[in-house]
Amino acid sequence: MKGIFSALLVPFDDQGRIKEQGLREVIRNNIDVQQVDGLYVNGSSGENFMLTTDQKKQIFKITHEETNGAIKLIAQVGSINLDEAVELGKYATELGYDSLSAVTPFYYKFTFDEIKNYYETIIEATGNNMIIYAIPALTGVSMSLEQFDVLFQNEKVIGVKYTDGNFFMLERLRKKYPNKLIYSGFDEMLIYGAVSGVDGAIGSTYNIHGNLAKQIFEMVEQGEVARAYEVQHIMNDIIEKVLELGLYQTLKEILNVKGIDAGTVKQPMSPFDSGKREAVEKLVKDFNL
Ligand code: NAY
Repeated sequence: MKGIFSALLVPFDDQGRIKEQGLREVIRNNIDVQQVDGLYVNGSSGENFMLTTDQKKQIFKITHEETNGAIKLIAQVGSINLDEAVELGKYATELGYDSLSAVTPFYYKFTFDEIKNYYETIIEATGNNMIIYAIPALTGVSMSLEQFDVLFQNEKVIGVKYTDGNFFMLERLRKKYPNKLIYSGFDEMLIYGAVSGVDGAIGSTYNIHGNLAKQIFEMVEQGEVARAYEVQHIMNDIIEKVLELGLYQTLKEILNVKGIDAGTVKQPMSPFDSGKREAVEKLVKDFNL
């Protein structure tokens, strides 16, 4: 369960339907070209929170089928509809997903006891392992070290996808929990996670340059931090441009330029502005994506 995981992008048509063949192409690119170690399925990058339960299941199924055991799979099943989270958790577990993950419940100001109960309910109903998905910038849920401590007492909670820039907290978690899996969540900060000793990283941009992320990770492991930093500079030149042009739209457009049918994003996100196509073509060419 270690290494670089792409937070899987999902191609949609302009009616918001999943493009099955395109999804298979995106998955194959991740396995064959980016050579990532695994996929994080139905995360933020999969536009999960805009999908129906059936669409989420369809994505779990197609991904499981296409990967066919070649790489590890984590199913993000979190939802503020706990019944849906349990249903999806059972579905992904039956398919054979290596672990579940669930975003901290958001929107309402849930108490920590409610958050703890949410995780325990999914774990008990599915029997599968759980990776906490902490992304305070999007959920508004910022857990303290003491709260992570409480969640980590459950041995089925095998780790955390830590999408935050608080490296003090990350260092404390690493020291206290050498045996839990910690995944770094911000691609532009990968090197800082790597030197902090994370077990892996999960990110949207690895769909287009997972190979660079793997280099950073391996260089840091070999103590070649200065070289890793050079690669992070390159990765961040790409990410900076992607963020400027629109995150998921541009990641998809990069794949589209390369001949992989990544479709478009789901409404209410607005589609890629075709006036920016040339900028994307230049990015693909300049960075040999
Ligand atoms: C997810 O579930 O798809 C993720 O959270 C992956 C982490 C990404 N966060 C978001 C909100 O997309 O890869 C990051 C992020 O896109 C990247 O660092 C660019 O900021």
